[in-house]
Amino acid sequence: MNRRDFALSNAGFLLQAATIKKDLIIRSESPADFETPVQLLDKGWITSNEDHYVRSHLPFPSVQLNNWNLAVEGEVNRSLKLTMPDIRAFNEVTRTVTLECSGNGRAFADPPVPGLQWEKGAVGTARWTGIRLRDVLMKAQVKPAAKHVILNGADLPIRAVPDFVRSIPIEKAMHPDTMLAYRMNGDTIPIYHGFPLRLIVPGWEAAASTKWITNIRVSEAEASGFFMQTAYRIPNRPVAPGTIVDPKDTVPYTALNVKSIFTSPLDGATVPIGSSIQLRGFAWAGEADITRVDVSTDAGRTWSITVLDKDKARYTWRRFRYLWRAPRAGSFVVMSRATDSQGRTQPLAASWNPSGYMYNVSDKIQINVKG
Ligand SMILES: Nc1nc2c(c(=O)[nH]1)N[C@H]1C(S)=C(S)[C@@H](COP(=O)(O)O)O[C@H]1N2
Ligand SMILES: [Mo]
Repeated sequence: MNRRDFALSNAGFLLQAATIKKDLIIRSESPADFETPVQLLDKGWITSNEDHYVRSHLPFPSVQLNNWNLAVEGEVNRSLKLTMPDIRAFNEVTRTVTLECSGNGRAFADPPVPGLQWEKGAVGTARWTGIRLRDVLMKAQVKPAAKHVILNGADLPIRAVPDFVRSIPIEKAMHPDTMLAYRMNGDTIPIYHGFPLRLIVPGWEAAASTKWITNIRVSEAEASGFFMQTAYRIPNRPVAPGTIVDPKDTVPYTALNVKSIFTSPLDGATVPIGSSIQLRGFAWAGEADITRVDVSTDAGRTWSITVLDKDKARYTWRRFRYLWRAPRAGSFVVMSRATDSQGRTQPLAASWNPSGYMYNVSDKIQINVKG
């Protein structure tokens, strides 16, 4: 057996299940919800498999590759049952994609909202390898009535949590960049991230990217059920903080907002007076490109443009850097503000929503300069 076949075997699977994400912040032990501390994101443009955040609503499924398959059914002329060798026979593609959970930043909601209290690190960037969802749908011959593609993973509902079933519109499903991935950063996709196969919907909030995928149903209608009709929806107009919003007055959250975070220095850091400090972090904008990032070292009174690193790809974050000479003793409020190719700019104040989704207020850290 070569290394790759081993990794795809059940023994390889068991080894993977033992991978420990020891440096992440545990928001929930089971199901596994782990946040990446910003100092780990700071390590580079690509987030390693060990460092990438994890969001799961349900316990991991136990997948046996020898009887695993992917079913494609519904509004198609030819229903399919694909094995892993069938999947690998399609053209292979690799894309670098920034995934962000829609609840990233929920901890900053005021008034607070229920849900996992993610701060800044439910976001990461990885290189995903697999096949185009489009190629699979073409093989199944989608009928003209098809409007949505409903995706289900092998994770099963438990008493308190319904099955994780979601859908994406047919246009996004047929987009050449939407993929079914079996490798993450060159390795077999870890169980945490959807082994043996997951959807990657580039530019969209990451709940669209179904893990452990086993069933694709082409449909005239959106998925029914909690995770499509209640969760991951935002009010269709701005609401006052604390408002209870009826699901019928909401729309699904799809493409990510424009956003930036500092990854260095850390909030509350102390630096010597006169020293040169590199302020740096990442900015991303879903389906749009980052065009500039500005920083302020005086609580937003004045702004300076930062330098963006050359590393970039469609749907990925850009790293920004700015060299700051700590001018005098005192405590400084340092802020970042990203702008994108759709002309969107980060707000300076939050628009509250009941689930704490899409938080994208200008990031802010405090830096203490010691004389
Ligand atoms: N089958 C399944 N897919 C899923 C989920 C899940 O609970 N079950 N969680 C979603 C959510 S909310 C997010 S943010 C991403 C997280 O992907 P990651 O754990 O690889 O970072 O997976 C998505 N795909
Ligand atoms: Mo999420």
